[in-house]
Amino acid sequence: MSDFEVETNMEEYLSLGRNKLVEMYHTMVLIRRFEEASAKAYSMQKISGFLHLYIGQEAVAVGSVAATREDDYLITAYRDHGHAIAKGTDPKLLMSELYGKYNGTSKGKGGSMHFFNAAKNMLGGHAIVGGQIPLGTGIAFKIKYKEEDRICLTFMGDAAMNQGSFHESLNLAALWKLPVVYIVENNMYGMGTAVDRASAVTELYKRGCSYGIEGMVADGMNVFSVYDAIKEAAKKARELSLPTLLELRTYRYRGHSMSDPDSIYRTKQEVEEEKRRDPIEQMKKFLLAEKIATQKEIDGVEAEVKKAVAECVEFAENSPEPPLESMYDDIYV
Ligand SMILES: Cc1ncc(C[n+]2csc(CCOP(=O)(O)OP(=O)(O)O)c2C)c(N)n1
Ligand SMILES: [Mg+2]
Repeated sequence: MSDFEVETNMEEYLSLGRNKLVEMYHTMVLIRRFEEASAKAYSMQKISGFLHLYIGQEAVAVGSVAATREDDYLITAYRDHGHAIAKGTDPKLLMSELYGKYNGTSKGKGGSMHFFNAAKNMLGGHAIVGGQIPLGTGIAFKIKYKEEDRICLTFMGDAAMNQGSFHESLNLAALWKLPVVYIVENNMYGMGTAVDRASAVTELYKRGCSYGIEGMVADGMNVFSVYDAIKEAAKKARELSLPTLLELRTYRYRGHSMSDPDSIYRTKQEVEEEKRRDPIEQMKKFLLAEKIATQKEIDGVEAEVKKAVAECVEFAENSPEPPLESMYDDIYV
């Protein structure tokens, strides 16, 4: 799967227009460089708490957001940097959040695992595995109850499907016909446990069948495969108010979190092999082959992103710490 070939819907991708296609590429590069910078800051102890990197999975968030509307909701787990950026959150405010600064998206109290941007309909960032699945289902219930023309993209990891909350949610979503798309980012591992050691059925998209929920599977390393699959599932959610279980096969290049050495449960060769499907490289090839962008423009994106990320770091470094008086603000007890 190292060579990128778009077999379907070429006309539709091209009809997205040059600006949109370059913007999608730009966002994937931004997510990756943002995370590389955050890993560096983490190793310098500028960022504390947990940090789960999305590197390798960028096509999932970018393709999903490109195929839906701005007012559609999105909710995900703790590996949330890509989703927040794809939903249009200012990366400076996100870097500040990682640094625990007062101008961060959650005033520095949420950190990496709790990126939120309600104004852009990005409703987290949730640290409890599977915790966001009933919440996403509830959002879809609210959409239906209020007769809104929107849907909810509910993301989860492969391991989250083994939580009871997954099954309770899918049952109700099917029973009540809710406008939700459940998206499993199958990156092949839950921490250090491979999917085939944790799930009796490894074709994860099939696991909705006991609730009568249609399953779909697509290549999560290819932004256009993601785009196509989400488009179809979103249409079904919006027009028929029916849920879908969509498995996107992807891969994380880094360890589970910054504290995971990842040498015990997988080999270096496996990681290198997966990198040959790199989502950014695939889209770059497409843009060049279709003459949508020149090499100079591609280099320009890289330079622009490099500058923007350096500005994020500088912004976060120079931002104020939360004042001591704010310690008990926004506490839910
Ligand atoms: C309820 C609960 N149990 C256990 C954990 C510890 N934990 C954090 S991440 C994780 C693995 C989740 O893997 P997956 O859902 O595949 O997502 P990925 O990290 O691969 O994106 C576990 C077990 C947790 N955060 N919450
Ligand atoms: Mg996983």
